[in-house]
Amino acid sequence: MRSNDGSRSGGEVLVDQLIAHGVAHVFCVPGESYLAALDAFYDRDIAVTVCRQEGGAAMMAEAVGKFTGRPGVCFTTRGPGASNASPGIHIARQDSTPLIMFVGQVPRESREREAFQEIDFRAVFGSLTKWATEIDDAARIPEIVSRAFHTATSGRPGPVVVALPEDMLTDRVIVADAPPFEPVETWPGLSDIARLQKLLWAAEQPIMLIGGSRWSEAAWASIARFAERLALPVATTFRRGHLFDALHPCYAGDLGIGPNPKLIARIRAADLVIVVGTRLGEMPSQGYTLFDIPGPRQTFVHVHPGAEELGRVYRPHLAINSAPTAFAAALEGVQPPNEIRWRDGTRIAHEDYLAWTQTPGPQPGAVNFGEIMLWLREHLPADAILCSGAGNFAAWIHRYYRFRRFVTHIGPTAGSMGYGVPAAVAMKRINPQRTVVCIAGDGDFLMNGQEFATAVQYGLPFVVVLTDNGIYGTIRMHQEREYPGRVIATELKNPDFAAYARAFGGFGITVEKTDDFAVAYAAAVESGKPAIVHLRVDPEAVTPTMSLSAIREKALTTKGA
Ligand SMILES: Cc1ncc(C[n+]2csc(CCOP(=O)(O)OP(=O)(O)O)c2C)c(N)n1
Ligand SMILES: [Mg+2]
Repeated sequence: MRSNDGSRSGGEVLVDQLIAHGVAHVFCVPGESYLAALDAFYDRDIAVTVCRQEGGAAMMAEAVGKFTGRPGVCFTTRGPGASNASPGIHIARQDSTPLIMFVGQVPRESREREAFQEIDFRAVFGSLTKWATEIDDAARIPEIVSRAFHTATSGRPGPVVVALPEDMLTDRVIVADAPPFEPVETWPGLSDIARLQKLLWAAEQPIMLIGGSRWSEAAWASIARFAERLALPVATTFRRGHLFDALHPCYAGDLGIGPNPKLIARIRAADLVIVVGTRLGEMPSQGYTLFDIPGPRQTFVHVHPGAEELGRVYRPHLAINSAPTAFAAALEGVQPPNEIRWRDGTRIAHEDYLAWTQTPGPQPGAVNFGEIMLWLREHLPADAILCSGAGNFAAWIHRYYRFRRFVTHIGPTAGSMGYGVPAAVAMKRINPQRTVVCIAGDGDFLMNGQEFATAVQYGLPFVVVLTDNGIYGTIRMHQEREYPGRVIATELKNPDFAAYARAFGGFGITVEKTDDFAVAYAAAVESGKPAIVHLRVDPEAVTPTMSLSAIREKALTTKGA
């Protein structure tokens, strides 16, 4: 609160900046190092979610950044808190998500003495963030926080870390609030769009690959309209399936892990590849094998909001420095050629996608996770939000779930385990009316399972569908491939996950047979509590197509052991 002289503490100025920039939620684990900022939240209108571990808090903020396109915000304390948060910062970096982490820091006078819990934030977070800084003077809070919002969202979005010396937060200053930030749009030039149209008119078999961040509901609709007008096949990159309606007649499938071989063949055969929004990292390039480096054989168009990503690995024929939001809007000006030569190919691409994802095959064991994914696809509302972390269980989401709406999948393209539960907490907290489902593995869940307590504390009824196969399945799969039969450090002795849910004050139920899932899921929803539906999955069912033993046998045969 302002005192009579109009002064505010650094903590108050800071929280008022968050309000000015439109922040509605922050996620934190408290620390004595930023008590003055915490106190400022006491009588201000921002929802504070207190978490159980900073990794959870940072992932919640990252999920908010993914969902809204505006910086998610978290608060952590000094060395132990900030370093616990690092996986969330790393995800924001790799996934190009706007995020701001404020960190309580030792008082200014103690800096550089390695005071209690002191770390050098610029050195530790320098390579993970777009900007790591410290506020020395409370009067400069409006300036620096405004820059943090602009930096996190502009160009290629990413994380920003701002350290807050404890004594700076209690200083009293008279200073004006910053005006609200506006994310800076990055537009394609008129000549870019003209050149793109020319390339399209000359093409025989074009394909568009979409991913990355800086999309919006409007861009989602524009890209679908553009694809429809030009009958252009569109594939989505790893964990960005929600960027295109899976039942749109132009949808060609998911270019992630374990993609449809027909999709790969189609991309290889294309004469024009238009990549929109995504970095050309390991996933979209299928381990840097899909296109020649540095000069792709196909005519190659790369559209990205970060200029430094254009030409980073692949030298595009046409590089367009634009955010997907602006690019999708500009596409309204592209005219189709007189004759669309690839129309039949697009129809076949979509048929191939439907066939590839239609029905799961049989699986070892009594619980067929493919059948359960099919049930979810048929019974969840189209706007349900699926949150997931990393592990082989996610292969069934990518293969069988059909995302129909914008931002209905919140998952780490960075492949970080433990993301699903915090993401689900954040999604349910900011979208209380939406159905939220977390899909987790047993290993994955326990990396941030403690945030189930946060879900109970805030009364956030989402369902965790937890696939318990008693192994770190992904690593075991690779282990059997590379070192068949030599099992080490991939087996897990698990708790009773249904009892875990109940012990936290949630609802828990164990499913032993596929057919029991529907009733168990209904009971979980009916409970009105955060819930875990614990699936006992046979470890043999490690991929949608190949069992663990088959992988081992194949390795033994090919290695001649
Ligand atoms: C934070 C983190 N640590 C380790 C890994 C390496 N890793 C990838 S998948 C995986 C196992 C996942 O196990 P689980 O969640 O049980 O899923 P499953 O593969 O069994 O379906 C591991 C250890 C990772 N991706 N992220
Ligand atoms: Mg597992």
